[in-house]
Amino acid sequence: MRKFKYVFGAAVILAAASAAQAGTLDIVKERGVVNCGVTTGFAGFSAPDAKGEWQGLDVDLCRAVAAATLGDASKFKAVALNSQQRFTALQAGEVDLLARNTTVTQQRDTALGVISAGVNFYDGQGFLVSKSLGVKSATELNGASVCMQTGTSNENTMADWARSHGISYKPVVIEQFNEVVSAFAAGRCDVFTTDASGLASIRISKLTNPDDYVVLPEIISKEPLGPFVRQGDDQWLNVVKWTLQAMIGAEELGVTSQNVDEQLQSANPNIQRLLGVTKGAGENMGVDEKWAYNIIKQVGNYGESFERTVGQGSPLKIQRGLNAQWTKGGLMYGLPIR
Ligand SMILES: N[C@@H](CCC(=O)N[C@@H](CS)C(=O)NCC(=O)O)C(=O)O
Repeated sequence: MRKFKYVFGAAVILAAASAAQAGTLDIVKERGVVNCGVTTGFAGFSAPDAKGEWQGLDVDLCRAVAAATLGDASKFKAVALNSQQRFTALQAGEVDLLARNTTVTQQRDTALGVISAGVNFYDGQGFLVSKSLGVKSATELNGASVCMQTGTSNENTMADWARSHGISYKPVVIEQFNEVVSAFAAGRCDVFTTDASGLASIRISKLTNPDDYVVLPEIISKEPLGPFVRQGDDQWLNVVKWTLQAMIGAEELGVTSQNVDEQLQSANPNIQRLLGVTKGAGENMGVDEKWAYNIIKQVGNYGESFERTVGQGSPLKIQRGLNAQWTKGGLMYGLPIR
């Protein structure tokens, strides 16, 4: 009897533990909405448009996860988080994922209870200055005041770089994004340092006369940016990870939002698996077999998303560079869906 009690008790504890850890995928399906942590407004990556609808490369990832899990790219809620708030919000379950120019680092992956689900933009940290400063290279920045945002990897990277280059500087670190930008525009600091994509975005969308500013040639770090999820939920990690991989892989396979219906007839086994014509990938992940079809049809492949949001079809006009497909000299290499 006593033994039975123990076994029964253990079973109850296990059941309670697994209920307490109800998977994010089940929660999302029940809720009918993906809660996606984005920035407070950073043009090209995550910012509301004139109609108040969130747009951008990172927002496309939110939309893609909604398409994969709920069959409808519009079923996501953008939760605006500044740099400082983002990890706490993810840890606390306020969002299901972060899709918000977040650099993958060993420390973030191992010490914060969060984990990277891939890279959707390979970047590096750079410097933005007013042309009136007359500086052509970062090596001339000795004694400069440098604006940065609290809670970014940019703070430490700046400190490391300055120390190793024998440069002294005065940090001006501010928590709210718009306030750092205003401080820079008002001349309260000589330099703005963050990811080069951020600098391009700030220059075009936040400064009154973009031509009065220049991004210096030096890139001082690797900033692989991508989505993050909470640790301990491998099923959800897989959903987010493979959503991104499906977008990257679709570009390589030439499957676009325009031709995806014709591609359903493709004889290519990789396309058949991607689009759920050959079944299995969806079931393994706990989503509909049309998960990737829905992503591509409603959001597009990675290249379409890139060009529309930050590339040639956007005001930012960022070149593909490192973010080109591996077949075209870049680092985007879709993992095999098989
Ligand atoms: N990639 C860096 C920087 C990312 C970051 O948060 N950048 C700032 C400055 S561009 C930003 O996105 N701010 C927008 C906000 O706080 O809403 C990191 O992961 O720490």
